Amino acid sequence: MSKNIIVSNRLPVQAESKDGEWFFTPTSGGLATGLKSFHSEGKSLWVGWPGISSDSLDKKSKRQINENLLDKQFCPVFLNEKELDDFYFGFSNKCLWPLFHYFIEIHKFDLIQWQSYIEVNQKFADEVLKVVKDGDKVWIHDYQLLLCPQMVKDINPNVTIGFFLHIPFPSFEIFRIFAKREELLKGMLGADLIGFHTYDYERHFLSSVKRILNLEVNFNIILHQGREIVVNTFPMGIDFKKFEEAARKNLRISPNSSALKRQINTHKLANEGKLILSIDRLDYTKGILNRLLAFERFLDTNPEYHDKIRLVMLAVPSRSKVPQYKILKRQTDEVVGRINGKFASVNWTPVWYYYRSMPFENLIDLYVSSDVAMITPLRDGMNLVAKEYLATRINNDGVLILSELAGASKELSQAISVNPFDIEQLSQAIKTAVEMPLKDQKERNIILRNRIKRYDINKWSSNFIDTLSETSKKEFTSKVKLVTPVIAKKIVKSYQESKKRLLLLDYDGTLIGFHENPEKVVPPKPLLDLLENLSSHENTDVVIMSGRTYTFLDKYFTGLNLTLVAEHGLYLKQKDGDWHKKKGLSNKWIEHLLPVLNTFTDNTPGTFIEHKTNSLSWHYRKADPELGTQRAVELKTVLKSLLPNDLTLMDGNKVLELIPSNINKGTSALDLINKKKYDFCLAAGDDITDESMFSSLPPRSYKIKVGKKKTSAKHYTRNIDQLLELLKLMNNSEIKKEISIK
Ligand code: GDG
Repeated sequence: MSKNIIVSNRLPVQAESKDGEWFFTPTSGGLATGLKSFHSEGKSLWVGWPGISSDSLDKKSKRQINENLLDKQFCPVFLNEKELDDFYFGFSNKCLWPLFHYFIEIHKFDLIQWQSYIEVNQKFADEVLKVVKDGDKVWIHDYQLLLCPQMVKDINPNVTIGFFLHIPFPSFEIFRIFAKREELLKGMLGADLIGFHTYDYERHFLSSVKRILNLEVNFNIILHQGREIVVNTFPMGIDFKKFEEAARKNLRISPNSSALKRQINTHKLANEGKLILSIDRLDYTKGILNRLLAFERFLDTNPEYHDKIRLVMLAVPSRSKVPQYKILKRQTDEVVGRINGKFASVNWTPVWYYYRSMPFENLIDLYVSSDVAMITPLRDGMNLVAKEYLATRINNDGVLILSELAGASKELSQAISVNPFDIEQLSQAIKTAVEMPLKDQKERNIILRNRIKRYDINKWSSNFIDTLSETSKKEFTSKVKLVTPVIAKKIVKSYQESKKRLLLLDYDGTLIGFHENPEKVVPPKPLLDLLENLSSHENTDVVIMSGRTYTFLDKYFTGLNLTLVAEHGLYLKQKDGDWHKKKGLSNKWIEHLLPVLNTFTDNTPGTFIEHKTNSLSWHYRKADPELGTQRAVELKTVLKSLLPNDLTLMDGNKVLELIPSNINKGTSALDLINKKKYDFCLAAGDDITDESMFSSLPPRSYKIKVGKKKTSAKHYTRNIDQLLELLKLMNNSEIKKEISIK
């Protein structure tokens, strides 16, 4: 039976030893809380760091930890002190975390830490590769492991990989300043499904993929290395039932059941006081200082609330080795001290500040007793605390003040929405919240609670895993089949056994990759040798079917014993003949349509027109990808209304081409096929202009698309290299045959 493998930086438990025995205590934090229930339900293995430096562990301890954890289906990745410093505290939390949360002035890139990030990601990938079996699904999490998907895919391309980012993906203008931006994106693209909390993050990611990697993106699907990578939004939910039940139980038991509850109730009963709750890890992204300043402003401007209101602030210690967190701790202590010093009376301390983590039961005490929850991060991927607070409001009372910069705000639109940078607005929101009529509170909370009840953690994880399964199924059921080693063998065998063979090969995107300036790229020697060798096989015709000019083809391919087709079929040169141009073509249309193309070129920076003998091409690969695509759609509409019958508009890879209708690779291929009785035909091409070639081939031919795209071909290779491998196999098979005959 297949299993799911969860991979995250930390396991949801912390290993600790006492008197020679190992204990494993649960950790808090969004990812751990969220995935714990998914892990405990299904058949899954969880790969991650067990929370202790391996420097302090001898062989025996490691073995004991391993055994203990394996019982719980956890699989530890051991990290030493240096790795933790460089990979975790360093690169992940001094570089990626601030950058992805828009704190560019804090973010620091360090080459040594980057090296460590690569090595540790490889460590995780190796651990996954040890335990993964065919049919398993691997679900990799978060910003610490952005390179891991590609590292797993590189070694085992048959594994289905999902990746989920728990923090925001920043806009392109922020992401572009990151030194290793290509590497990070390519690392993520090893996954088959990439998930984000909100559509904004998805949009930002796709924009970076288009602009930085120049990849083709159709809606939410990225074409990369012959794979279709799906990108989608999965807003993470919480274990609603668990929080609701805990709240129900909490309200049933005595108000004095815990010291914390006793304290809270004394305040509430004595003053008919209101309680405002603030819970976060102590992190500069969470807006803790602004929240305190807003509370101070509220007390300054609303003296009638003195003695009657209290901010209970739970700040959970986090990454305290990173200097920025130490600074924040000091600042928080100072501001809390200042506010309490300024307003406190004998019976009243305005801010109750806890710098520690609390047991789950106490967390529930806080949730159920608070009249208002103030969740105002400066940036937050989602924020689960906001959802947990709502889940505990079983009587539908209570008010949520929520930052519009938390991912959760996209779903929780009935909360009081605030800009966390606007202290005045935050202070106003406190007043609105504490004075909100119960009826209003209930109306809002019924809608909010319904949403988070329906889309809970189970829905979230099953939605992600189901989408991942569909993605992998699509690969198996697709009509266009990947050229696997078995299929390659079959093609080679058929090549060997046939008597008259024809190979029709497109050039750009099929035999050679795309370049900024294609005109300047010389075909590499190994490619020319391979083509020459193939064409030297007995009874074998090798044809280059290109959209390039005949001067280009002439310059590099004459003398290799190849047949050459240039400008999509306008020019033909048989292997032992001269160039011939198709007759009877008028160029009159160029005068009419060129001004239209010129206007679009002027209005779209980066686009240019290529003039060929009988055709015009409008290239937009160097334009801004979004603007280019939009203008291409507009230009297509204009051209279609002006197009004469004998002219065809072809929509190629970032190029629109106007070509006389009787000129296409299909008619040229047909002319060639009809000349001789071929019993083996193979055509390979990568874009729309090659489709007519595929359609004109006899039924038993091999039609191969380079890259997995919409096509009438029967097979595809993931990339150019895979096609070249196949051609090399065909070449070698002939050499072997010659040797065995001799
Ligand atoms: C990251 C993203 C995204 C907190 N204090 C205690 C405690 N917690 C639990 C809460 C909640 C979790 O920790 C915190 O989750 P958040 O979502 O609020 O924040 P991050 O840790 O920053 O999480 C975030 C999340 O990943 C999921 O994708 O939402 O945007 O930054 O569940 O209840 N639990 C206990 N004691 C505490 O003192 N027991």
